[in-house]
Amino acid sequence: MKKAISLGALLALLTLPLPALAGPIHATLYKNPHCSCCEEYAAYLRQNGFEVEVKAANDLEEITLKAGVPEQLEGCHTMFVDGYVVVGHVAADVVKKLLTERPPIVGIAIPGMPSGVPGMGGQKAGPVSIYAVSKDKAPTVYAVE
Ligand SMILES: [Cu+2]
Repeated sequence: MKKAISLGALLALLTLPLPALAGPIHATLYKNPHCSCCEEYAAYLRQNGFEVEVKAANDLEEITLKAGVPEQLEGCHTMFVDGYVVVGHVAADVVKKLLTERPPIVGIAIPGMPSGVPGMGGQKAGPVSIYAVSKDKAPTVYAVE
């Protein structure tokens, strides 16, 4: 990921109304109590401008289903952020894109725990799809990381 911010991007940040990105982004992350990669993911988000409250949940599957995410898209953690649900190890940039674009969807998800994504060790086997979760529609690809 690019660490330096270009002058153009900085000016865009200063001149565009982006309330979601103005301060720390508050998020609540429910995690499988037996999983440690969720903590790694929360730490990664904190380094990228998020304020994350982590809650261990024995009923994670129920929470996720109730949030409108189908079983096949479940991961080891489910995060609630600014009206959206984010499941799995989604890159901070993609979460910010979601909060900026604000599409009419329930949220976004990376099912399972693919290696090489933020908070997970190892090498990526290939591009990882991030799915858009909608109420009555089949999941579509929202972004690829
Ligand atoms: Cu995990």
